[in-house]
Amino acid sequence: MRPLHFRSLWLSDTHLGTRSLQSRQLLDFLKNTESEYLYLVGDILDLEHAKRSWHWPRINEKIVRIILDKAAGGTRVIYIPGNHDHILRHLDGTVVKNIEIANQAVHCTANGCRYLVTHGDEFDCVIQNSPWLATVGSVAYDWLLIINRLINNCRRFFGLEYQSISAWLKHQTKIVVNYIGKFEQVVVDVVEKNGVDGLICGHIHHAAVRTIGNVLYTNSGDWVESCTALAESSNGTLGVIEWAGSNPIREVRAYERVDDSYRNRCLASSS
Ligand SMILES: [Mn+2]
Repeated sequence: MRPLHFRSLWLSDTHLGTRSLQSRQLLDFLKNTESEYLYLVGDILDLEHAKRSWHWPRINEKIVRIILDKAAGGTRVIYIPGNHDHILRHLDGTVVKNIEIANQAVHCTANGCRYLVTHGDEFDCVIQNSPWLATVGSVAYDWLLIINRLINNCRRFFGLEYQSISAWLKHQTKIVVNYIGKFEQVVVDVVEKNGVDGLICGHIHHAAVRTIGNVLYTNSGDWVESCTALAESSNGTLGVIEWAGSNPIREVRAYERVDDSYRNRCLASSS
């Protein structure tokens, strides 16, 4: 099939180097989409995890290769480091193999809106005033991802498509819901301070396109559980797409849990 074309795509929180990455889905997504801009919005390589262990199967080589090929082939690829690849923040302003590295960027859409693009971990300290809760949360989250992987290995064995167990569980937890709510409120201040129309980030592993007051808040989600990306259509519309399973045309769909999501058909153009 011909790749789906978008003006821009944003991916975040792939956590390459950990076992949690849904690598098949990510490779499939990269193969079947093309765009003028490709933003890698942080926690792409999990260099924090690499200090403890490094998981690098051959499929990861293919993922990296396809991104490098896109960068060499005319896609403007911008890598914005997150907290798991923060070491790359030292490379702010440099270009490595046609990939621009920037700690933040401002993206101008086809219809002239300006959005600040940043990973989003810088908002953590504003939201969380209890460091121990953050630690407990992150250990619990690691376990959740392991359970998610085991269940999905079983599902695949029985020919069932990928389903995020951890995303479902998280939605049942009030703490997480409250956290997401606070996170989104912080966004308004940041946007107003920077004089832009909205914010594009990742970090909280929860894809969204939502209007908060006069501000557009968007989040590209993650590839360790939800397999989501943010996309801009040729006319500047932003929406979340979810990639699950191995049949791209049928499986790319609007993120139904998001209030203001748009149908994927409106986002991808035939060219
Ligand atoms: Mn992060």
